[in-house]
Amino acid sequence: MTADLFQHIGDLRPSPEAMVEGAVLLRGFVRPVEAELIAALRAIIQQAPFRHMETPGGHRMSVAMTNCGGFGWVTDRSGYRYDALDPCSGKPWPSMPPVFRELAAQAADCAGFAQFAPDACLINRYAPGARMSLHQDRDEIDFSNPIVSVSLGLPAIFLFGGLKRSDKPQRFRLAHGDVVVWGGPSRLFFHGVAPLADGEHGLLGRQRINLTFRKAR
Ligand code: MD6
Ligand code: FE
Repeated sequence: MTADLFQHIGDLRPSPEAMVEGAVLLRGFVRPVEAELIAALRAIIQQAPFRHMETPGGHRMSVAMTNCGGFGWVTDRSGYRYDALDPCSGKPWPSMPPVFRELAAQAADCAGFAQFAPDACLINRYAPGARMSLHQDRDEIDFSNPIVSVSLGLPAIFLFGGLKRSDKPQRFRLAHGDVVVWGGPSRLFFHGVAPLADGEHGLLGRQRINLTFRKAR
C-alpha cells in the first residue's frame, strides 16, 4: 500500500539522479507544464527570432540562439557578454514568462538551491548536425547560483567533462522534458553537446531546443 503510493508520487516527480558532483538530472520534470511552456516559447521567438551568432574568432555557430529575460547572452566579433538589448532589434529581450521562471525555480529547489531567481534565459535551437563544442559558462557574475537547463524536442548527447578542457567528458542522453540543475563544485566544468542526430519529434519536429536559465547579474 505505502509502496504503491510512493510508486505513484515517483511517477509524477521522479527523484533527482546524480550526473557529476553538483549536477542533477530531473527526468521528465517539464511534463506537467509542457504545453504552456511551448506556447510561451513560440511567442518569444516571434518577437526575437532565432539567429546564428558569430564567435569572437569569426565562426558562425551551428546552434541558433535567442533569449528572454532582463539579460540575454550574446556573442559577436567583440566577445561574449550579457546584454539587456537584442542586437537584432535594438529592443529589450522579451520578458521571461512566469511559466519559465516558476519551472526553473522549482527545479532548482528540488536540487537543493532555494530561491533561484533567474534574470536570463538563453534559448538554443539545434537542427540535425548542430553541435556545441566544449566550453565553460563563466560570463555570469556569481558562480554560487546554479544553471537550470531544460531540454525539448529531439534527444541529444550532453558531454560533461571536468575543470580542464582536456578532461575526458562523460556522456548523458537528455530527452524531451528533462531538466538538469547544475551548480556547486561542477559549476565551471567544461561541457558541450554532440552533433544532433536526425529524427522527428511529435511536438517540435526536426529540432532540439534547450533553455538555460541563469542569474547573470
Ligand atoms: C545545451 N547547454 O544543452 C547547451 N551550459 O544545448 C549548455 O551549454 C549548458 O545545458 C550550462 C549549464 C547547462 C547547460
Ligand atoms: Fe554551457
